[in-house]
Amino acid sequence: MGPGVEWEQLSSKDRQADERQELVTVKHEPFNAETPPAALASARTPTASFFVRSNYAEPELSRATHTVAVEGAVAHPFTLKVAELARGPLRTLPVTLECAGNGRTSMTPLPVGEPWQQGALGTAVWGGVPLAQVLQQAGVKPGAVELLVEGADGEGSRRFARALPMAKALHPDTLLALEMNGAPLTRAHGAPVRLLVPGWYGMASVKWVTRLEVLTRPFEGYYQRERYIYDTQDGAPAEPVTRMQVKSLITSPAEGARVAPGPVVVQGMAWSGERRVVRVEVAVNGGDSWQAATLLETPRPSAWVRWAFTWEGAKAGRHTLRARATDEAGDTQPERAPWNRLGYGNNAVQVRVVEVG
Ligand SMILES: Nc1nc2c(c(=O)[nH]1)N[C@H]1C(S)=C(S)[C@@H](COP(=O)(O)O)O[C@H]1N2
Ligand SMILES: [Mo]
Repeated sequence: MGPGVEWEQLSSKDRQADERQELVTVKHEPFNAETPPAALASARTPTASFFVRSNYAEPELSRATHTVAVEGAVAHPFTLKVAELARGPLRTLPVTLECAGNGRTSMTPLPVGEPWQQGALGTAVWGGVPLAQVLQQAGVKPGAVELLVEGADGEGSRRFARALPMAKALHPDTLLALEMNGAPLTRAHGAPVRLLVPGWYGMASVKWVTRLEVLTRPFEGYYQRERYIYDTQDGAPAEPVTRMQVKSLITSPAEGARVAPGPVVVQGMAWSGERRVVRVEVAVNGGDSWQAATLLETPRPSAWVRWAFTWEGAKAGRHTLRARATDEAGDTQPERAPWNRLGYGNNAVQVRVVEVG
């Protein structure tokens, strides 16, 4: 944005170009892009650097007039005015969002799908109204099993739509989000209203919400049954992709960085959907010698925790660093994630190559 030019004065096309500048583009149409590695080093990912994953062109909805239909197995179906929702107090939560396809390019054999490296990931502070509050107003009828959440985007008659088990829909942290990092949602991230499902891979957090329908039978839609499933092709029925698996990331030193000999501070992030991370370990060079890193803040469920490790006496030459997180349920990152046809949930330990000298 040039000096003296106000955001509000930009055309929507220029706004979009401006928003896209800070991202690593994966696909232009529809726009898909990664968080740049440097932005993953801050505790909260700036909105302009936060990855974007959209299956279709981004709809442009009016903040002032957009409504959400609340219907299905409810006593009082109604139409929710988003502008009214925005007037009430908002619940704010730091939540890590990771695309289920993040890290797909490191799977062997290479699965089909968007070629994500490790940047389909970010953590923002989200502000919204608990979905439970809206459902309470509608009065969920007995026999409800899932909540269908439909987006405004799609092609032909197919919308981006996903269903959430009723228990997760009613969780107090599941939000109809209106804000990201203290500002109204941007168009790329689902303005004016998106679902935010803490702890689950990103596909559950439906953007540009237009309709909520309480279902008495499980949803069979394309994005429920054909995508976002772990299809291991070993004859076992495919399992739905749900919570984010335990994972960690080294943010410093950066890939290919040259650092001075002596003590080197290694830093990164670790997260596990719906659970707290309890331990992060670092291994210098190959083998099985893992040393404890320090967690830099109190871990909370569904948001990453920063960690640090001092690598004493790093000697000149090329070295590798690995980080491995463990969560409160005892799950630890594997060296190699189970392969699946669509390449989801790759939480394998990553190798960072650094030059000392
Ligand atoms: N309506 C709609 N919602 C959507 C998607 C989409 O294509 N359409 N993509 C999902 C996927 S796969 C991910 S990973 C997250 C990404 O959210 P972000 O673009 O705000 O980072 O949005 C989810 N919500
Ligand atoms: Mo995703």
